[in-house]
Amino acid sequence: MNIAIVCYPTFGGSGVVATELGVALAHKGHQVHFITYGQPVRLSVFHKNIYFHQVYMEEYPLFRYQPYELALSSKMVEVVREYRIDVIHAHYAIPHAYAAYMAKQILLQEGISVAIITTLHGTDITLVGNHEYYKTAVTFSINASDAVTSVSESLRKNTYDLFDIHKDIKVIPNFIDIEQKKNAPKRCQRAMLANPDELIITHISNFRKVKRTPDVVEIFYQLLPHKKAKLIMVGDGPDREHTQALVHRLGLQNSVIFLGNSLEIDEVLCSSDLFLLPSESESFGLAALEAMAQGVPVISSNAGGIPEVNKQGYSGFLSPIGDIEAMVQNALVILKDEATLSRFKAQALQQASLFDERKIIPMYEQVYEQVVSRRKE
Ligand code: GMT
Repeated sequence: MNIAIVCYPTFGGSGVVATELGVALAHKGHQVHFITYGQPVRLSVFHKNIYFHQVYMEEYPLFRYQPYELALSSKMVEVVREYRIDVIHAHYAIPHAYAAYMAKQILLQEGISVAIITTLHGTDITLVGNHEYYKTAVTFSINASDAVTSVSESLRKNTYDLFDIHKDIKVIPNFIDIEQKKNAPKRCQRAMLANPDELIITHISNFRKVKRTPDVVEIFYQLLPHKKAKLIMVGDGPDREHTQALVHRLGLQNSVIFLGNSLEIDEVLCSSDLFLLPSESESFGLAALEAMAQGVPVISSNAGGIPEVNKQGYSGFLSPIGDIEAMVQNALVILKDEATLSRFKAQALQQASLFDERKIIPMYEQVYEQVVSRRKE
């Protein structure tokens, strides 16, 4: 099948999932065309069956805001025409699903039919999409898609609660290539990150408000009297500066390392003993799954779709949002002794294997086949 994937090329979860999906589909023999404004960060250059089409924009003084949707729709039309695309798969509703709908209408005028699948990722529904400025267009483009998927049950429910949707939304969870994680040569950087007698605790996010990065620092601060440890903070975003300021206020500057955005998260995770994700909103929590796939137990909030990923008392523990006390106590249960930690590490890996891409990718392929066969009827 010829599939166009429209996504954000950045470190955010939706772009990562879209990229990993495209790579997995290409390995299975599909032709995959990424359409976005930059090379997706997780897309390495050499891949059979993968093409990348950049959406270019030009500044024009009349525009206060550049019309990205127009350039994106035009690029989709061009790629569909040239490569006989069967399916446009839009990841993150705004503005991708809307731009895909416009491309579809333009192509219909030329007698070309293409199916649109929209995958909802989280903030496109719970935060940004729900804003009154966007809601009408987001509702329209979800309803106008040929198929809609969401990355968790929780997000599916939120979508029905917040928008007037009369389409069936199929839940297809995020995934991980467990075999690749198991078999890839381990390049753990433990000695670079901590002293031999220290545990390594990790957090990865885009440092937006919903991630509650100050909670991460507070949890670590309250753990320190009980356990020798280093905290590794991976990622970048608006809250990084004041989270760093909190680290200084608490006198933790020698115990907390801010790595910024990184492509080497597996190298950090494979040295880690615990992962912290105290988010106030999270449709799935891909970072937690990536940690579990490296055998790292997770201390998280119980927000949104996290309970569908992190299993209470097995792969880690969940607590109410902001309950730092409970998160510290739960962390101490996992870190109690070496035997307990090893058990939780093995269980985290076991839980992650439920999300192996070999189980999940066929679910997307099935949706593609359904919409394409419907189109031919
Ligand atoms: O977490 C973010 O803010 C980034 C965001 C995105 O769209 O890139 O992530 C969302 O999609 C991920 C992949 O499906 C999910 O794992 C994240 O839970 C979700 N984030 C939120 O719902 C806040």
